Amino acid sequence: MSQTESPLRVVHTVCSHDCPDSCAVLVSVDAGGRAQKIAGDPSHAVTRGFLCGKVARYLDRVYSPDRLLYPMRRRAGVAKGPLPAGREAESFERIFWDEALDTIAERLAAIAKQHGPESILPYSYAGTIGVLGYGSMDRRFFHRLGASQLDRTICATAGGDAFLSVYGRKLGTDTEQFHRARLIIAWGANIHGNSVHLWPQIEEARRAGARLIVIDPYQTRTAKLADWHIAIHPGTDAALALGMMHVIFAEGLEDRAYIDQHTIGAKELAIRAGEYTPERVAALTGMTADEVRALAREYATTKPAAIRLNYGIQRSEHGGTAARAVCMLPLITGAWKHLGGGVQLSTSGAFRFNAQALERPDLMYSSPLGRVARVVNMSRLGHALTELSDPPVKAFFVYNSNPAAIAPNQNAVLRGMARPDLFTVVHEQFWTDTADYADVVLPATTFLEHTDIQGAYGHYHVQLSDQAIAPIGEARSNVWLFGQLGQRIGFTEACFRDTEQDMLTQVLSDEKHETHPQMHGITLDQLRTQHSVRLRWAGEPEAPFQPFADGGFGTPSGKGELFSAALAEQGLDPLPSFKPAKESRHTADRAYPLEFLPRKADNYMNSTFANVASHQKMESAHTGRLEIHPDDAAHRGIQEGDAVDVFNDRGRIRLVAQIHTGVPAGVVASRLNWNKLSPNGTNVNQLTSERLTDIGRGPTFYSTLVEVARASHVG
Ligand SMILES: Nc1nc2c(c(=O)[nH]1)N[C@H]1C(S)=C(S)[C@@H](COP(=O)(O)OP(=O)(O)OC[C@H]3O[C@@H](n4cnc5c(=O)[nH]c(N)nc54)[C@H](O)[C@@H]3O)O[C@H]1N2
Ligand SMILES: Nc1nc2c(c(=O)[nH]1)N[C@H]1C(S)=C(S)[C@@H](COP(=O)(O)OP(=O)(O)OC[C@H]3O[C@@H](n4cnc5c(=O)[nH]c(N)nc54)[C@H](O)[C@@H]3O)O[C@H]1N2
Ligand code: SF4
Ligand SMILES: [Mo]
Repeated sequence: MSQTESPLRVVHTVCSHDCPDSCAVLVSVDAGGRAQKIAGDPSHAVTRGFLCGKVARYLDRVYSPDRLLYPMRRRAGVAKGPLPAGREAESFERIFWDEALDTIAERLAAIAKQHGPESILPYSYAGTIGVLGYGSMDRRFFHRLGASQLDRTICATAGGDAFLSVYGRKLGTDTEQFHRARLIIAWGANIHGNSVHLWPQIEEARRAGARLIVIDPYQTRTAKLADWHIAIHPGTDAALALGMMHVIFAEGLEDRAYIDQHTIGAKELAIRAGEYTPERVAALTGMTADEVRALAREYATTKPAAIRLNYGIQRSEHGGTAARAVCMLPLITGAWKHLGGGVQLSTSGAFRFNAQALERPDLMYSSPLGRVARVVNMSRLGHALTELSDPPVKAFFVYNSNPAAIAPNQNAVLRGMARPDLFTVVHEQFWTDTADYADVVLPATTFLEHTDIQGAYGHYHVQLSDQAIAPIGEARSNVWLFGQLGQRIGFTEACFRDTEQDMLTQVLSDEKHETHPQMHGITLDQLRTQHSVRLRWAGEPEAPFQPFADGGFGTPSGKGELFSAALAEQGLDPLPSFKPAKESRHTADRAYPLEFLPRKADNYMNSTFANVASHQKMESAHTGRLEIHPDDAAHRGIQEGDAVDVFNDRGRIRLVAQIHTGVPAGVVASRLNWNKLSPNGTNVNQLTSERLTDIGRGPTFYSTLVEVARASHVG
C-alpha cells in the first residue's frame, strides 16, 4: 500500500521508561484505534530511527493479555503474599472505579485520623519518567493529605549529589558530541545494554580512530566490544581515579591554566593523590601498576577525552566518593575545553519544569499536619514497614514502582508488606510481585495511553508525548487517579481538578528561567508542532554547547570544587579517598567471601518487561543463572549447570551455575527478575542490604557479600 492510501495515523510519543535515552517514538495507529507499529523517530538527533530491543517489541507489552484491566479488591480472608503467576486475579474481585476510589479515600481518611497522616507512605519511582506521570498530581495529593514524604534515593542520589558537590549543576558532555572524542571511557556504564543510543556516536568516533576503554568488574556487552576492558575490583574506583591523578600530577600532565582559572582545591587534591601510588592502586583494584600509569597517560594526553560515567559505580557503599573522584578528572586535564570531551553522568539539570506548580509542596501547610511532613528513605523500605514508629506506616500507596522486587533487603520488605494491618494500594499495568500484596489493585496506562512531557538524563531535548491510543480496559493515568482521589477525599483546592492539558501549561510556566535560560521560550505550541525541541543553548548552532568549558559552575565557590567545604561542614572528607566497603573483598570473612553483583538485565528495564514472553525469550540465556569464575566454581566443586544456593545472613536464592571468565575470580553475578518468575520465588534482592551510600543516602546493591554452594550440599 502506498503512503497516501495508508489508513495509519502516526502519533509522536516519547518512551517514558527509566533510561537516559528518552527516545522519540512514532506509533502508527489504524482506523480502529489500534497501534500497529512502533518505531524510533528517524528525524530525532539522538533516537536516529531505532529503538532498543525492549521497546521495539513494546506492542507485545501494551496489548499483553496479562494487562490489568479494571480495579480489583482482595477477597476476604485471602492472606497477602506471593500468588501463582497468571492466576492472581482469582484471589481478587472486580470492582468499579467509583467504588475503588471511594474505598481508598475513606480508608486513607480514617487512617490519617486515627494514626496521623504521616502513617500514610506513598512509594513511587520511575515506572514513567514523564514529568506529569513521575510526580505531579500524586505529590499534590500526598502533600495536602500530610502523608510522609518519600526520599527517592533508589537510583541516582549518591552519584547525583556527588556530581553536584563538584560542579553544582547536573550537566554533562552532550551525547551528540561524543563522536568527536578520541578516547571514550565507559566507567561503570553498560552503554550497549542500558543506553544504546550513545553507541552510534561511539562507533563513529572509533571509525575516526578513537579508543573505547571500559572499566567494569563484569564483562558487559559494552566491555566485549571495547579496545581495553579493565575488570576492576568492585568498589575500588576512587582508588583508581586517585591513582590516575597521582600519575597526572607527578608527570605534569595536568592543565594548569584550566585548573587555575576554573577550580579550587587542586593543591590539596594533589597532596591526597600523592598517597595513591600506582603500586598501591594496583593492589586495591586488581590492575598492574603499569596499567594504572598507562590509563592515566592515555587519558591525560588524548584529546578530546570523554568519560561516560553512568550510575553503576555509585551503587556501592562509598559510591558517592567514587563518583566524585571520577568526575574530577576532566577538571584536572581540562578535558571540558575540547568539544566532545568531559564527562556525562546525567544531563537532567539542564531541564527546568515548574515543580512548585506541579507538586505544590505548600499544600503540606493546609494538611491536618500543618507542617512539612517527615521524610522516609525509599531505600530502607524494609525498615520503614517493619520498624518505623511514631507513627508506624499504616497505609502504603505504590505506583510507578515494584518494590517487592527492586528494593534491597527483600525479606524485611516482604515481611512488612505482608502485615495484615497495612492497607496497601497498588496502581500498576501488570500483576507484579508488589500487586500480590495489595488490598486494592488499580489499572494504569502505558505511555501510549496518556499525554506527557519529558526531559531526559542522556540528552538535551524537551519532548511532548501525545496519547496514541485509548486506555486498555479501564486503565487510568497517574494524574487522573490522584486528581480523582483528591476530589473524593474532599480537597477543595482547584488544582485537584486540573487536567493533563492544564498541567502541561503549568509545567512550562516557570518564572525562574533566568537560571535555565536554555528553557526560555520553549512553548507548548512549539512542542505541539515540532514534538521535540532542543534546549536553546546560547551560541548554537554555530558553537555547540560545551558545559564547563568556560566556567558555569553552580557550586558555592562558583568553581569546580576539588575540595568541598560543604562536605567538610557535614563532617565528611572534603577530598576523595578510598575506603573499602563493609561488604567487599577487603573486609570479607570466610562465611561470605564472594562479592555479588545483583545486576540489571539487558533485556528488561529493572523489573519491567520480566513478565513479557518475547522479552523473556531474549533474556533466556541469563535467567536464573549465577555467573561464577572457573576458580571459584572448582573450589566449591561446582560444575556448569549445577543448581547452586547463593546466600548470606539476609537470605538465600537458588540459581543454576554458569561458569565463565566474564566475571573475575571472587565476584559472582546474577540478574534482576520478578520474584514469582524466579526459580525459588525470590530474586537477587533477597541478598542485598539496606546499608546506605556515603553521600546521597542511596542503596548499596553492589556492596554485597555472599557464599555459594552446590544445592545438594546444603541442608
Ligand atoms: N537494558 C536495561 N537498560 C536500563 C536498565 C535496565 O534495567 N536494563 N535500567 C535503567 C536504569 S534505572 C538506570 S539507573 C540506568 C543505569 O545504567 P548503568 O549506570 O549502566 O547501570 P548499572 O547496570 O547498574 O551499572 C553499570 C555497570 O557498572 C558495573 N559496576 C558495578 N559495580 C561497579 C564498580 O564498583 N565499579 C565499576 N567501575 N563498575 C561497576 C556493573 O557491572 C554494570 O555493568 O540504566 C537504565 N537502562
Ligand atoms: N538488585 C538490584 N536492584 C535494583 C537495581 C539493580 O541494578 N539491582 N536497580 C535499582 C534502580 S537503578 C532503580 S531505578 C530501581 C527501579 O525500580 P522501579 O522504579 O520500581 O522500576 P521497575 O521495576 O521498572 O518498576 C516500575 C513499575 O512501574 C509500572 N509503571 C510504568 N508506568 C507506569 C505508570 O504510568 N503508572 C503507574 N502507576 N505504574 C507504571 C511498571 O509496570 C513497573 O512495574 O530498581 C533498583 N533496584
Ligand atoms: S528504553 Fe531507552 S533505548 Fe529503549 S526505547 Fe526507551 S528510551 Fe529508547
Ligand atoms: Mo535507575
